[in-house]
Amino acid sequence: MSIKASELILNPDGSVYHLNLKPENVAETIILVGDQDRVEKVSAHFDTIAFKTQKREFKTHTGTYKGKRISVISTGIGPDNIDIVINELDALFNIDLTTRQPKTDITSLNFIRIGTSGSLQKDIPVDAFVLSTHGLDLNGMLHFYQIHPVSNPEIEDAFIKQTNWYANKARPIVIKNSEILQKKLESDTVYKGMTATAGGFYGPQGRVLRLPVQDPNLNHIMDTFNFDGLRVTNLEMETSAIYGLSKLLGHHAVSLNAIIANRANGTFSKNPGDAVKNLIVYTLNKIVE
Ligand code: R1P
Repeated sequence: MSIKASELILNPDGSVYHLNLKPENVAETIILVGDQDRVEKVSAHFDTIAFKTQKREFKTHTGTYKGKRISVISTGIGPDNIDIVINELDALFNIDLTTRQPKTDITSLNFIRIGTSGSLQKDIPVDAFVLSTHGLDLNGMLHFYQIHPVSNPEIEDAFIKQTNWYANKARPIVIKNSEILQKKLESDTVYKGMTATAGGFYGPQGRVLRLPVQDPNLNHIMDTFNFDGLRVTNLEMETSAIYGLSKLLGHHAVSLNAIIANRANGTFSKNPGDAVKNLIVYTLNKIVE
């Protein structure tokens, strides 16, 4: 059955609606960054840039790094944008855009997030890097999909029990990264743990400005969670959504974050730009190692 024009929207030139991309514009290894200005900071290291486009917050540069074809794409902020980015990128490879039929041979993509994040643990300092072994979805976007085959109920139940996660919120979902990509991207200098993904920056991450939050202890109940040594290392807004959709669609994903704030001791990096720059160089070199 072909997918209707209202469901998979294409621009007049045949590119996918939000990303403005055609299949030939994108590499199978894709670096995802939140900030659109971070795209140049990654592609500045490329040997050559063969393709550039932008629509709204979704900016793409495709080129080569040490001979390997790589795309870098900005997602903007939040899990809602990840829904758009992962689905449209998957469509470019795994749906025939002319016949509008899903393909039978699936191309498996590699998604590597280079993000920024706040640490929840005192011992993970600002300017450190965290590789997410798991995404802890606290925002609910993934509940619109049949997520059960890729979720981890044992860890989720332990989280609900240990944290008294309140019942008027969506059930947390835990998704594992791609072990293959973890092996490629990890090193002794990179912290590992579960990354919590919130659907907002202030209340949903326990920040109080003028509005009281439902649970002032939100971050503290997360930083004390422990499942066989697995703890919640950091909090940001994209990782669990990337992990969930990638796993459901048959792609590989790993998320790396530069820690620019430590929420446990209230500190902020003196030079977040350098932390991100160092993570970019680290990641690019690991990809081609
Ligand atoms: C919030 O300031 C944004 O920064 C973090 C959060 O996940 C959120 O997207 O990541 P990026 O720097 O990759 O956007």
